[in-house]
This record gives sequence, structure tokens and C-alpha cells, in this order.
Amino acid sequence: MKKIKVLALTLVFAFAALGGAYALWFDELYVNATAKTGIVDLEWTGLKAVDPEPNYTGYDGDVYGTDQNRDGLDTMDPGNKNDNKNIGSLSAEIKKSPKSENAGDQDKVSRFDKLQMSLKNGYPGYQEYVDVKIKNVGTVPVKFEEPLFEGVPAWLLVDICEQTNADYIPFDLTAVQVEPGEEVPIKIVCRVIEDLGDGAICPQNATASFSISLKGVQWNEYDFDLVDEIQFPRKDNFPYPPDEPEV
Ligand SMILES: [Ca+2]
Ligand SMILES: [Ca+2]
Ligand SMILES: [Ca+2]
Repeated sequence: MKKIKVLALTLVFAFAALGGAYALWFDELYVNATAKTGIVDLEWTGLKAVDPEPNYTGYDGDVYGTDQNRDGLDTMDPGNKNDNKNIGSLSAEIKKSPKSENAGDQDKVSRFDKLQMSLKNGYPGYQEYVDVKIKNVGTVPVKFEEPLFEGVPAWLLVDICEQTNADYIPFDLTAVQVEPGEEVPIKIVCRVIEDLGDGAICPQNATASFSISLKGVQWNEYDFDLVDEIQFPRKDNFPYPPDEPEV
């Protein structure tokens, strides 16, 4: 309160002084500044599908493969001695997503945000995957929220795991931070299951559309609510060195 009174009084004197201040010498200092914001933008890249089309129903060959190299054969579980055949397929394509209506999602660099996957002629035991990378094409680091799986039918297992074929290691996307220019390799694996519990079994000739949403957010707002006010004290990790001369 005292400070405010002193300030008010100073202002009164300052205005009074202005009245008589005409032809005095003076100099003015300026601040010219530019400000530019960064970009949060991700894209899919580096797609590799291990069992793409055509499958048995999509070409004129036999079930033992689409060509002399027997391409397209479906994987079998370890220990399964039955012969490999090309029955199902899991294709994938990176596509441009429509312009987002969410103001936070601006796609300043890339709209290749859509990974379209298509599993055809699946059967219980059919399990294949696609390898793909998430690339930070923006200029701001990104962290991920929990992936959102929507519409996955009860007869399908879908998961995100590490890009190794040696073992099944689920990938925790929320544990990574992607710097600008960096890529995160992931594997998206699908498996048609047989036993749905309570006597139910995987339906034949069934179709399902499902989606996985991976939301990357600016890293500094992850689990933290920003306030639009100037905040102090500043957490200065690297304060001026004590011997640094003032400019
Ligand atoms: Ca994008
Ligand atoms: Ca196949
Ligand atoms: Ca987008």
C-alpha cells in the first residue's frame, strides 16, 4: 500500500515537471523485436508391411504364394508344423489426413498422419504386423498421450510393440519424447483370436473398422497446465556465470 502511495506521488511530480519541459536535450532508446512460434507436427514414415496383398482371394495363383519366391506366405506360430500358405494379408498405406478441425492440430509441415491398415481374409491364428516410424517433422519436442484404440472387435488383438521380430515387447509410447527431426520406430501387430470366451468363437466373414489415435503434444504441456501469465521466479538451470561481463 505504501509503495502505491509513493508511486502515485512520484507520478504527480512527474506530470508537474512535464508542464515546463520543452526544449530540453533528449535521446530515445528503442526495442525492435521479432517473434516467431514453432511447429508441432508429426507424420508417419518408413512403412513396411510384412504380409501385404495380394492374398489367396485377391490373385490368380495358388495358396502357396504369389510368385516363384512364394511371396505372401502367412506366418505360423513357433512350433506349428503345418505348412505356410498365403491365405490372409495385412496391407498398409500412409495417406494424407483431412485437414483437422481442431485448432491445435495445424499440420504446418505434413498431413501424412493417417496409416490405413487393411486385414483381409483373416482366420484364427493369423498374425501379422507393419513396421512404421513416427517422425517429428516440427520444431518442438513432442510427448505422447496414451494411445486410443477405438472399434477394435473382440476377435482381434491389436497392439503397439517394439520393432523386433525376436520377441513381443509392448511399446510404451507415453515413455518417449521425440525431438524435432527424430523418428520413433514402432510395430503395429494384429492377431485374429479364436476363443472369445463364454462359448463364443471368432465370427466368419466379419468386417470391422477400427482406429488407433496417437496424440503427440508439445512436451512442456504434458501433464502440466500452462497459465497465460508471466511467471516468476524463473527456474534458471544455467544462470549467468559469475564472471560473465555485463553487455
Ligand atoms: Ca502432421
Ligand atoms: Ca499372406
Ligand atoms: Ca494432423
